Amino acid sequence: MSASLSHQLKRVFVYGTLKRNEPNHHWLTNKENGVSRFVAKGSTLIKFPLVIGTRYNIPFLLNKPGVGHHIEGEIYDVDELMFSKLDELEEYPNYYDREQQTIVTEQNNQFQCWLYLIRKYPERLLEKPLLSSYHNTEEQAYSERSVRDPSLPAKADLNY
Ligand code: PCA
Repeated sequence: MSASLSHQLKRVFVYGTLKRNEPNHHWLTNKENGVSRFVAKGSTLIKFPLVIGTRYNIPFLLNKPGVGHHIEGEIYDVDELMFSKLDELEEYPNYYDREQQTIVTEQNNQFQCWLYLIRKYPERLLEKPLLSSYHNTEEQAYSERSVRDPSLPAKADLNY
């Protein structure tokens, strides 16, 4: 990759449905969405609460650093187009917000990566089981937006 291209890449950490073998991974591999390149597996340097919320089983990383676990996920380099597509999927900034956090790889390298998180949430979400790693399962199946209740704004789901 040329230097001029690589400096435009954004480094993103995914911990939820965007991971390999999870329901939204196809967003990262769809060439029409732009370019993504797997970098490494890693986990957050800081602990965060990761819960599964709403009746649609959506993974939420809540903005309460220090609470919960070091969250496991995958690092990708993405181009500007892919980054904008991920923002679209996560409905940034209306649903998920994003910020840069330090991610530690299994080889003990540290990278600054963008991750999506929920900044405003009902406190009772913190009473749910705090996960270190997300996996979609049949018992708790994730629902894509297309099958969700269209009469409610996405953010309203945080209250269910
Ligand atoms: N997608 C993003 C944030 C939560 C989700 O399901 C991710 O996988 O990191």
